[in-house]
Amino acid sequence: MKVDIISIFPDYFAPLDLSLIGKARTTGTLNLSVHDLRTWTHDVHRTVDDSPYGGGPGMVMRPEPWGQALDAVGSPGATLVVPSPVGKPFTQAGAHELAGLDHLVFACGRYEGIDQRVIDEAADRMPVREVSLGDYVLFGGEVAVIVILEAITRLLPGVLGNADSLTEESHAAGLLEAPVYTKPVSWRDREVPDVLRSGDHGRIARWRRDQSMLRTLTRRPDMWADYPPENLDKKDRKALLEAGFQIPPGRVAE
Ligand code: JEK
Repeated sequence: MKVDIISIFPDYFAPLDLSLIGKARTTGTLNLSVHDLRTWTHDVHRTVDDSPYGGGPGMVMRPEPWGQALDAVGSPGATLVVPSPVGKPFTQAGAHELAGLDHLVFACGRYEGIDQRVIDEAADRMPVREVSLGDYVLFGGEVAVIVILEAITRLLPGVLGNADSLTEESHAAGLLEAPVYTKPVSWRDREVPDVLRSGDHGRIARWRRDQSMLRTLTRRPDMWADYPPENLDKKDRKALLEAGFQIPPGRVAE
């Protein structure tokens, strides 16, 4: 996959030399280039921003450098990804979609964002996705691009060592995962749950399923509300009742 990142802070992307993203780059799985937006300025001050039409606080990124930058790094098959506090939520499904594309261009805004005409004009020529990481406000798109790129890169063929880890993820989809433990069996007077050392794979699966349901119910009521009732069987219902949760009629398949 080819990836181009355009930013006024190219140094933000130094961590992309490290760890599994760095490895994906050296092996050729990920062909990543970072570009300084100021390359496409022509005044002595290398200006990229100006005051907003209509008034208001802060500055807005001027369209001309962005237009030239996108002309220079774009390709016929490229998709433009623009992190924005008003974008559509970036999800694991979105990561899978982007991971299937050949060329991604990331546009990192700063200040109050990029002149909207840049996004609108690009959308006449290529697919454009304005995405948000969540409902909080960052200084700019750089950190969001690192997050998005990390989510995508681990889905690229050959990046994850354990070929099973991705298939297991899709099975678990819809519920949070159970807690995990490793050695030592006792640490600071805290023990690994006996069931995980029992060797009884049926009991272990049951315990993990119960933990998943209880975690989801208490931490992510939004996910629990979306979980298909037909995916909950009689044993699931029993476990939830024993844990003290009232399940509204129809929430659980009989
Ligand atoms: C890209 C610039 C900073 C800060 C104006 C917006 C309501 C008014 C832009 N999940 C995410 N949060 N933030 C971003 C993100 C932030 C960015 C840019 C992404 C480019 N900024 C900025 C304030 C405002 N406010 C919120 C009040 C606009 C992001 C992602 N992805």
